[in-house]
Amino acid sequence: MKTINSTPKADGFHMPAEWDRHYGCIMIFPERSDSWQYGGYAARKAFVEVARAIAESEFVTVCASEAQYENARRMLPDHIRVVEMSSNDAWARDYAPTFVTNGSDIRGINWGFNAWGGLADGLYFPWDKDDKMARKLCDLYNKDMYDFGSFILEGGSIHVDGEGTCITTEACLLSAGRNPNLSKTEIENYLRECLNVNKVIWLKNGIWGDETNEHVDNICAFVKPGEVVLAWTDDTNDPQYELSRSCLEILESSTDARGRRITVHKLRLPAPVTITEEECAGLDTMNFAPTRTPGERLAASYVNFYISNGAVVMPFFGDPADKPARELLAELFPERKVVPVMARDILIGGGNIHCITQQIPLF
Ligand code: KQY
Repeated sequence: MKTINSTPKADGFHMPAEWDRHYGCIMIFPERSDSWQYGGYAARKAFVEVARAIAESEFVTVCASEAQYENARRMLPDHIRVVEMSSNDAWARDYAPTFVTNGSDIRGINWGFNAWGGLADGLYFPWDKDDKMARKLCDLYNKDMYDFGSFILEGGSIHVDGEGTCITTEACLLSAGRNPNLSKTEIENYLRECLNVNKVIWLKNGIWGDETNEHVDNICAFVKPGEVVLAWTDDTNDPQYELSRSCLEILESSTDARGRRITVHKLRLPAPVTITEEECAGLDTMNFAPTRTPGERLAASYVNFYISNGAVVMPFFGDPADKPARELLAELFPERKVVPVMARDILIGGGNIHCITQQIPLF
């Protein structure tokens, strides 16, 4: 594995769309007790369900700490690979490599990771083990790596159509804790060079209260070139309403890299999902402070799904909106099976199925 000192764009590599064929998927076994209630027991069960659904059509690797290795090996079926690798938490989307392809080989990108905002507004300290994972994973897969470690970015803050368009949010990429010394144009240039895109659509916000500074992968996702799903509410009293409405306006007045107008499918949110007293009681404190408060609204959204080779693995919340959300995704992905996973125990950690997975394109 070598580190390459140019850019994907210069070398003819680009980030493919998530629906393109995968070699596999990377996940990380959850265990930190201030992220996952009651020591992560329920979260591990939900992660295993996600891993099993994905492994039906691609090769899944789960990274587990020394402490959790044996447990992971016991809970996961044999056809899922478990490797011992240290991390600070379990967000593969954000700190596993972003892979780029030239059609015959793939390379990884290492972005800088500072726990969603470092000392400004990051979510935990330290984050050094997470930050080292992209390099370790490029080694594991024997893939060369572009090192953009001085540029802070998480995989959940970008979505691409594989045809030259990237969507992101200003709330996240322009946040004070990430790259405060770079202008919006300079940040966009990183996206253009690293993902090899020539159009960046900047949404203003994401999901209300999303602690990642509003990652795009919780609010809007491409479902095919020229088409996206957007998390939506018709409730004008919901603080989410204005955020989604602004996204809709931007998307409907944008064209993509190929000049297509964008079709927006509204993916209606569940009723607000709030954390209970009992769930909060199962979360350890961080620096003597609770990490969540009873009644706090969690950033629940059906947009946070993963597209595997054979399925769309989507979150369910036990809400009446589960069914229409599933039906819409089934209509948009007719050649894939839609597999719902009850995701409350993942959501409590601050993200969902897309956030805990990272695809590896076919090579
Ligand atoms: O990508 C994500 N949604 C991760 C959120 C991490 C939150 C840490 N509690």
